[in-house]
Amino acid sequence: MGRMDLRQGIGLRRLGSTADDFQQDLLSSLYYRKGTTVESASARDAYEALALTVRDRLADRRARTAAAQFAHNPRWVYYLSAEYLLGAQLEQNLLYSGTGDLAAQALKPLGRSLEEIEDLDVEPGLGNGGLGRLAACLIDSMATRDIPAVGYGIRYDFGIFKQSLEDGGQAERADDWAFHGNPWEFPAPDDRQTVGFYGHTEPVPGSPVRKRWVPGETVLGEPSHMLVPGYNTETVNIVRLWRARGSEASFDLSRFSAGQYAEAVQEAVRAENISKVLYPDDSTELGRELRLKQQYFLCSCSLRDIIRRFRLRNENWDDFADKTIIQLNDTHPTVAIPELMRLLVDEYELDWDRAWSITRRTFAYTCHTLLPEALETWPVHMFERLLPRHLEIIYLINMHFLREVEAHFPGDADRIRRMSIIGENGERRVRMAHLAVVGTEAVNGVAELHSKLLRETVLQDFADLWPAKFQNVTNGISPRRFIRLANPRLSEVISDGLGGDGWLNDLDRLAELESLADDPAFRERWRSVKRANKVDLAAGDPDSLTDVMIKRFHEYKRQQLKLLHVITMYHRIRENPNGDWIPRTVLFAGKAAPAYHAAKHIIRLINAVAATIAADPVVAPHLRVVFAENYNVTLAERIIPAADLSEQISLAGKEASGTGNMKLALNGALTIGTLDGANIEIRAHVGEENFFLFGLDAFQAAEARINGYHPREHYERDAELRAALDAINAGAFGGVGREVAESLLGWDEYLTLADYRSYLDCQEEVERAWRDRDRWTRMSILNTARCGFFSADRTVADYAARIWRVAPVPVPRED
Ligand code: 7GP
Repeated sequence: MGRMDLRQGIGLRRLGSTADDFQQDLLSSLYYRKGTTVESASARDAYEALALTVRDRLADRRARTAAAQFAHNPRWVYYLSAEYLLGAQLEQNLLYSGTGDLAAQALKPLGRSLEEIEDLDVEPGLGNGGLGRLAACLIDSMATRDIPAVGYGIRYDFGIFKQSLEDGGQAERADDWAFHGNPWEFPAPDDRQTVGFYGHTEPVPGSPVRKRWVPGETVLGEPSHMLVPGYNTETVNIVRLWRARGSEASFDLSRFSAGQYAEAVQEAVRAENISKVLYPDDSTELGRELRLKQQYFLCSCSLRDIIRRFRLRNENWDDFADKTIIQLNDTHPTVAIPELMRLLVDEYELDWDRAWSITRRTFAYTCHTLLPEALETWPVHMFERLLPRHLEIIYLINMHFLREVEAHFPGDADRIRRMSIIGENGERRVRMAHLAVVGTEAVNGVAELHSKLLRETVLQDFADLWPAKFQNVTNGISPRRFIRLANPRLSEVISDGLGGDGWLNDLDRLAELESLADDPAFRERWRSVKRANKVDLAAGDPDSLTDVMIKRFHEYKRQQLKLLHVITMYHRIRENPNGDWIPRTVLFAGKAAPAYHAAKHIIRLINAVAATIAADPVVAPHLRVVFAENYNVTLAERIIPAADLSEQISLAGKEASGTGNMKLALNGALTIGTLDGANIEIRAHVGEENFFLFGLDAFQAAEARINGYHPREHYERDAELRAALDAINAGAFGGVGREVAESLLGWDEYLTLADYRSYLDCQEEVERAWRDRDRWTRMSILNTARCGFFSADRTVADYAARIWRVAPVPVPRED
């Protein structure tokens, strides 16, 4: 179908592109869709009318995209993720639709500024951290690269909790992000699905494999979608989010009439609880049944939708994998593998081997962690109760799989035990990572080191069996959001330097900045941008070294190491108040999982140290510690452009990749970091002379553990370290932080004390570089110039070529 047919066939008026057209459309949105007038419109009315007007422009492109993509009948990429941290939508969509200036103009008659309106745009916090933000960056880049794709996720009523500080500790509040509605989404109730849980299975007469599952409970999944525009291209893809609902029959009128109000709605409430809240936890297995329910809900709804879409254009199941690649964002959606088997075998009546061959070719799996406690497993008894048919299918998959292992490694019973999808040590559990490796065509880690460690440690047995299955795809970030939108000043300098903004779709072009690194006028501009960004952030003296550590709180990331450095600086300044100290602002931001007490103790100690320093007239002029509350995408976009120094100090071998490290380097912050995750690749790109390296490498860290690590030895040996820990224990910070000191001195799981001295020495190198303004600026420019590799556009191109094997389907421009 040609795109003109779409609209002309029904005589739809074209949306104009002049300021006048935009103005008219905004006013009609206000009048007809918000039901108000210019005179009585509230700021929120104006916001919603503007959002709808911008959305219309993208919806237009969406219609043409869908027509072009379906006509092409390509292999679609379906990205399955329990989390999306999309960030605020208005500013992005203004940029991607090229209507920013028109919008500012059009708001004037309403007496509103664009800035005021943008403040009403709430970010949907449907994720915890790196994994969720990566999902958002990848779908942005898929659209930008014209790849036919749909992101599937859950529309949680409550996103990641809102963090505030109470008495210096983290307090959590629910995030009712869509309280005022969400103008960016399109509900699609006709595409709803029915999802079963519990119940039992029955044999199907005449078939040894097929079963009939009789669920004990059913809920509805209702989708809505948000538009995912590509930048500087016509493509607009979608992210489709499922919300759970009770059926029409779930309201019990007779109970209600009898005054049993709570009982009358209890079934509906139970159903809706499935998409009620994002699990605010990205590191420990906290799940329990509701979490498994969420996972199955996402997978079941999405797979049926994928199959529906497949059948619109195709008939033969043998084409399914050629038209479908489903990327599993970590193990959370892994139950999609037995679910597809169930649909193919039980519902569509394919035989097992044919279904398995299709299934295996349909899925690919990305792993995002190395922490053993973050590898999901579910008790067999819970699976059996909630998803009885799926457990039977997993047993069958496992049986076939273990036969394959036995054929490769005859008599190696230990290997079979290690590799089995069912773990038998103690309570029997389903190992989701094993299922994900067995049921997919490709498995990838998210940075070179991570992929190597996956192959050599956690998944070594699987890599022995299927070496070709294992790949690396280094993460990347959206240059539109994290440079252009977050840092408009720097974007302008870059565009001036490169003669245009083509770099936003082709980040390797940043390399052309290298020649400007020695141009004094360019350096001066570069510095003044950073300074202006610091003034905007208003976290401290804009001339101080702005040292930022922004990420989830986790012991492996080692905010406690940064804190020991801060305490040592505090001691040094007190001892020598007239020293030539470099003023520093140390900025922390990040959330801790609500049940993660050790991480919360660290937050508390940071704030206690901050208060002690602020109250000390000798130290305060030189050193300031700030904790910025409620770190989210929006706040990241404010902090990153103002950073001078990026703290990437995890224990080597623990951070799978990191993506904040990329965002900061691209915005001209210099990195102080360990040889961990993508730090290694950042250092290789920017040059070792432009990166502050310290600490043990992954091999040495593993060795230290094996040889028996004694944190106390470091304490005894190092007077400054001893002073820092003693100060905590002596109550120098209001008596706060003894738990932190105790864990560091007791076992120090992440070798913080082992890296302390090397870290402090390295910070002195940082200060030497900072004293030489020109040297620092040059290093900063080179960091930006050499980080083009870390564009998510490159990441997506890698996935497309090596894992998905898909090609772009460009959408014709409107003439
Ligand atoms: C994170 C990793 O910790 C981080 O290193 C990586 O950059 C990011 O994923 C994107 O790949 N992992 C998570 O956020 C997470 O929830 C649990 O992992 C499996």
